[in-house]
Amino acid sequence: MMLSSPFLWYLALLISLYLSGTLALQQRVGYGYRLTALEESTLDGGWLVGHLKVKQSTSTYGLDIPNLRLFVKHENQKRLRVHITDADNPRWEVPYNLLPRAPPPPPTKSPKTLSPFSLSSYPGSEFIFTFNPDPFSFAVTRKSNGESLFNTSNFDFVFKDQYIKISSQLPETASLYGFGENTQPGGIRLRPNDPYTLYTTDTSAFNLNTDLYGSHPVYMDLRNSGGKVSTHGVLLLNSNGMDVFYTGMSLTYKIIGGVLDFYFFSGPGPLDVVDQYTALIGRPAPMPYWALGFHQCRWGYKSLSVVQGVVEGYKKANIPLDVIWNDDDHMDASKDFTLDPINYPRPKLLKFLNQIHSRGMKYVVLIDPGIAVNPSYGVYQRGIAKDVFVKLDGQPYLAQVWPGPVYFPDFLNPNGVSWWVDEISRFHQFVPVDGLWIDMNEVSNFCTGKCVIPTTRQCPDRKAIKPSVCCLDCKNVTSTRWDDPPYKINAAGKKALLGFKTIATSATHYGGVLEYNAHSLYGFSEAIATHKALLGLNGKRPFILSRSTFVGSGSYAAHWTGDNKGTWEDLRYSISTILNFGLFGMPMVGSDICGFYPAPTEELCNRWIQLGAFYPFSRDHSNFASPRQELYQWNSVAKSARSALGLRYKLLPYLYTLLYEAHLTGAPLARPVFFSFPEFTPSYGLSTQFLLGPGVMVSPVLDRGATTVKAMFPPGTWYNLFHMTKVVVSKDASFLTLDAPLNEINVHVYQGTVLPMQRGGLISKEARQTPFTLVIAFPYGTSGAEAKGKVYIDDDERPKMALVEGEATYVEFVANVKGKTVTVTSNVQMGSFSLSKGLMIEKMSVLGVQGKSKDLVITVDGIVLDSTSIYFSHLGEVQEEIKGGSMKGMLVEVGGLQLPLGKSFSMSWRMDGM
Ligand code: MIG
Repeated sequence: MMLSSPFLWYLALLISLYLSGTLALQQRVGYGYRLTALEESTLDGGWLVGHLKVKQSTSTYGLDIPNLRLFVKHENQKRLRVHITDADNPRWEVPYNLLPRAPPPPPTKSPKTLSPFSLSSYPGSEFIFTFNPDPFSFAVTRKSNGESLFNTSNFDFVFKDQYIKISSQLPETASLYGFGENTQPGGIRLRPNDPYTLYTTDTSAFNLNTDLYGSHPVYMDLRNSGGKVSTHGVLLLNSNGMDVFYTGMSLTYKIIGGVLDFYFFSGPGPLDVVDQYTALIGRPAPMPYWALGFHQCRWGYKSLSVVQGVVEGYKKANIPLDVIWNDDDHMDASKDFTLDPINYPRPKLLKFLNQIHSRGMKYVVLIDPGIAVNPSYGVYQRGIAKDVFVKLDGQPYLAQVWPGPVYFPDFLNPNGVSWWVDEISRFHQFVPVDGLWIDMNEVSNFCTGKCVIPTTRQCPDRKAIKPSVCCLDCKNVTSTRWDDPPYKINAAGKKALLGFKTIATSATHYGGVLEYNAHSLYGFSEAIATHKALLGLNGKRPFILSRSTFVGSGSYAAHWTGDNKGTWEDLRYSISTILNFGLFGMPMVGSDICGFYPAPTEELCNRWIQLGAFYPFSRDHSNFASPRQELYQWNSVAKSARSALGLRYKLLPYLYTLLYEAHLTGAPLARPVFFSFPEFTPSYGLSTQFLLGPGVMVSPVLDRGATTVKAMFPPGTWYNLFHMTKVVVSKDASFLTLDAPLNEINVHVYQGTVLPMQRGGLISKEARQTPFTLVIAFPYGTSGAEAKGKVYIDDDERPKMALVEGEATYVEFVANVKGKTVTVTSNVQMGSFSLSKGLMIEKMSVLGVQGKSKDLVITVDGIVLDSTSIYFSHLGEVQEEIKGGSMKGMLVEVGGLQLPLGKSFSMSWRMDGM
């Protein structure tokens, strides 16, 4: 068409500009990349570097980065890394000093061209890496079955400074788990089309399907093709905000910065994946033994005498309690590291701590990151002198939290860390706390934007009805592309700016690092600094509880799931979040038992302590606005607490051994059922029951008014740990209805397990000195089976959890039934520690065999023992839980034993009539 006049020509130009503008929005944001060069190396196990050129740039969400550098390395036989960054300019990555790992080679500007490509595999690796050159895409395949695990072809691949998009195809049969922190009403298995946004935020846990306190961009993918099961894991190591979209057929990441740094973990079992994952990000932290005890906390213990009353209350009610906590109530005007001189006078507090410490109890207090801006406050003065605070426009960034105006320490700053270490050491001299609770570290701010202290009114207003309302004078900071990025992730439900109620994202950390990039690392870096501080105090094993977490936090801290509600739904949701944190390498996790607020009903609190007694981290916590909810406040709750916590305290050696295994291999304490039974497909979404370790099943009541529970058991025999003569023999996936009267929770041990238990007690320090019982679970009515178990004990005052002679003991137990003969043997490593503690095995409870016992032979360290004091008791018939069954069996107890735990023993007897 000819344009006849300048006017029309001009009009056409306008129209075409308009169209191209709108089309660009509707059309593709990017056109992908082309591979232009490759370099391969056989050095260092072999790696590959590729050079990518953008095919066509667009301006939506900013310009495309023209040249990318691809780096692929089989880091070991189980782990493949695929790293993509700007080839010309360095980009933000999770700092290598925070999360130590191998750096990729620096970007090179003059690529060599090599062809053809040959390196795709690695000797012994399960992964094959392949790619398409134009448009560039890559795929990761499992060698043994040819299954495609990750494949980015057929999707846009976009790489802009503030918008990176990459997707992978998924088979419909894949079950995915992970991507948190997120409360998932649908349970542990990711649900197609639920949103997953990762950006640390002070958003209460009762908010569903939204970004919460932590960021863990990692998932586990479980595939079952025709009964052959394999699992792999995928981490995208990136600290920037991101949206993850899961459709069931694909997974798409939209990330607003950083680099693509994928790590693939080949499994093939779920436990292998967490092992490989925590080998990279750091093993779960050792925890002191007492951390496995029961904890009582509340926001609103207004004075020391109230706290004393709580400790007394537990004692009187005969409910176990190891740790008493203070929220911020002990502080002077909410200032960290201080004491309220009136309600928590130091001399009285020290006397109280002396008393509880002498009984073996512990004390933990809260600290917040915000340091009160107050020239007469030493912590502040020293922080200013050392210049440790996060900055905006060259000034410390002003925020508001409980003390009023505050500055936030920069834990990426080495001076910030050394100042923090010093403050904690000063505080510890002042108050000998046993652990620290680091709250509000997302980081939480009552205000948004750039603020100043008002001159015309009081801030904080101590009489304000809502002290958490911002009292500073603030302006939104929207002037930079960090505060107002072109692509908006769904952070906090897109309520506002990325810097909404946190640090403005254009603020800076040490070395000019933008808050935009480091935001989600705040709690992680605070945990590292706090851990360093506690380690330096007196050489004891640190205990830290952190609300905000990132990849790697599990090496330093425990976690609780944050502010939940006292509702039946929240009781149920707690299971999924706790199981997720196991996948995240943070197995020491629990939820506020009985709910943070509002008031739980007596029945709910009753059911909650039954479940909470089996959380890895077991703590009752509540908000001042709801009534007191210590477990002794209601008789029925106290009764359930004595029973459920009673069992927990008997199981402490088992739980502590699990903690040791977690520290060695990442294996979570609380595990989804499919972890032990990956072939059992009905368990893939099971989120109302879970396992503690390999073979203890917890089946809580989660419904109001219920006195039975519907529970599913993988095939085999499961014995009720409260009533060992009650058994479930499961054949398939059908739900069984088990009795669950008000004061009972169902906890079962699986066949094949040797469970180390002790007598229990009210404080773990006492419980751990009592004699052991081995619970030996064979398949019901068997005449040929094996059961195994182990126990680890150590001096938990030492920082390391290791197997060192004189400091720890590790014993493996193997039990067998062969025909009529039962044998139990132990294999001891480093026995001297438990011998020095005088620990004994007094009893064995053998489940699943029947008959009259005779011909007992018992040897200790090869020497035959006089067994006259040993007796057998044949306890009642096993009650059949399955309709239509008529099996009979017995619980055989071998009592009167005195086997030193630190010595190898062997024991055998015959069962007549078996
Ligand atoms: O703005 O310290 O999630 O457990 O009791 C609330 C008071 C700050 C939030 C924590 C909660 C704690 C509360 N904190």
